[in-house]
Amino acid sequence: MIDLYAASTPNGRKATIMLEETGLPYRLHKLELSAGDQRRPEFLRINPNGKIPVIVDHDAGLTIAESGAILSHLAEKSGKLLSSEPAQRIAALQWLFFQVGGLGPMAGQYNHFRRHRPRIDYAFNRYRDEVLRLCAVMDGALARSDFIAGAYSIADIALSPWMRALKRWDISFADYRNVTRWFESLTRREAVIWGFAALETDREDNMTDETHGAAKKTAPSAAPLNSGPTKRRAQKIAAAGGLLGAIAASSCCVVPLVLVSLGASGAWIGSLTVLEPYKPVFIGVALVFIAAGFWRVYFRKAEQPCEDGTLCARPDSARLTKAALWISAILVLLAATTDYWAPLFY
Ligand SMILES: N[C@@H](CCC(=O)N[C@@H](CS)C(=O)NCC(=O)O)C(=O)O
Repeated sequence: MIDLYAASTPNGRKATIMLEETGLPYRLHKLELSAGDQRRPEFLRINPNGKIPVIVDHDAGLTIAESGAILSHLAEKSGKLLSSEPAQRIAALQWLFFQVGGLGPMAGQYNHFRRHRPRIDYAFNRYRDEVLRLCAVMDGALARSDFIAGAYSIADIALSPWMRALKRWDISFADYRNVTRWFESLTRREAVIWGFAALETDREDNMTDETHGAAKKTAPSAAPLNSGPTKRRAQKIAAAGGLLGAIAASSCCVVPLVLVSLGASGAWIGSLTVLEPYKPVFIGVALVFIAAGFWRVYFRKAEQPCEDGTLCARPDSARLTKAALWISAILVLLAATTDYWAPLFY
C-alpha cells in the first residue's frame, strides 16, 4: 500500500496519474496548501522541504519526495513506463528532468508573475517567453514521435499536468500543433482522466512553489481516503451487479424491468470515469427509479403486468422481479458508497 500526500497542483497530479497508470493501490491524502497544511509539523516530519507530492511506500519501507524520484520509483516498482532498454530509458529520463528542472519551475514563475499585481512586465515577459520557448522545444520532439520520448513513459506523465495548467494560465498551444495532438491523446487515457479527477478542486492550479507566503492559519484539512484503482474496480463491479439485476428482471414484467434498468444504468453511468464528478446525481436518479420499481411491485400489485400473463415469461416471474429489484437496490447502494467500503479490500 502506498500513501500519497498531494494537493490540487500539477506536481500533485503527476503522482495520481502515475498511480492510476500503474494500478498500484494507494490512499490519497489531500493537503490544502492555501491553509498551510504543508507547513504543519506532521507533514514536515514526512517531507522537511514542505512540498508535495510525497509518497510513503509501506511495502518498500520508503518515504519519497520530489515528483521525479516518485515517478522513477513507481516505474521501477511496477515495471511500467520506464523502459529498461538503455536508449529509450535515458530519453525518458532526459525529458523527465526537462520537466522537473525546466518547464515546471519556469511555468511556476510564469503563473506567479501572471497573477502578481501590480504587473511587473519584465518578470512576466521573461517567464512567459521561456515557457513558450520550452513548448516549442517539445513541439519539435513531438513532431518526430507520438510521445515525448518515443514510447509513452513517465516523461509524458510528468509533462501532461503542466501543459494542462499552462492552457488554463492563458498559454495558447495554437502554434504548437504537435503539442496539441499529444496533449489531446493523453487526456483521452483513462488513467490520466482519473489522475486529474482525483485532485480536482474549485480553486484549480492556484498553488505553485511561490504561493506558500499566502498560507493562512486555519484548521488542518481532512485527509480523505481515496483507493484509486481499487475504488474504480469496486464501483464498476457494484454497478455491473446492478445491471445484472436488471437483466434478471427481464424475465418478467416490462414496467419493473424498465425502472430497474434505468436505475442500474444510472449507477453504471455514474461510475464511468468522465462522469465521476456527477456520480451523486446519477446515483440519486438510480435510487429514484429503483424506489419507483419497489412501489410498482409492492404497492400496485393489482396492476402488475406479471399477473395478466401476457408479459410474463415464467409463472414465478413476480418473485424474480422482486429478487432483481432487491439485487439492484443493494448493488446500486454499494456503488454509491464505494468510498467507504472499497478501502476494506486493500
Ligand atoms: N521539485 C518538486 C517541487 C514540488 C513543489 O513545488 N510542490 C508545490 C506544489 S506544485 C508545493 O508543495 N508548494 C507548497 C509550498 O511551496 O508551500 C517536485 O517536483 O516534486
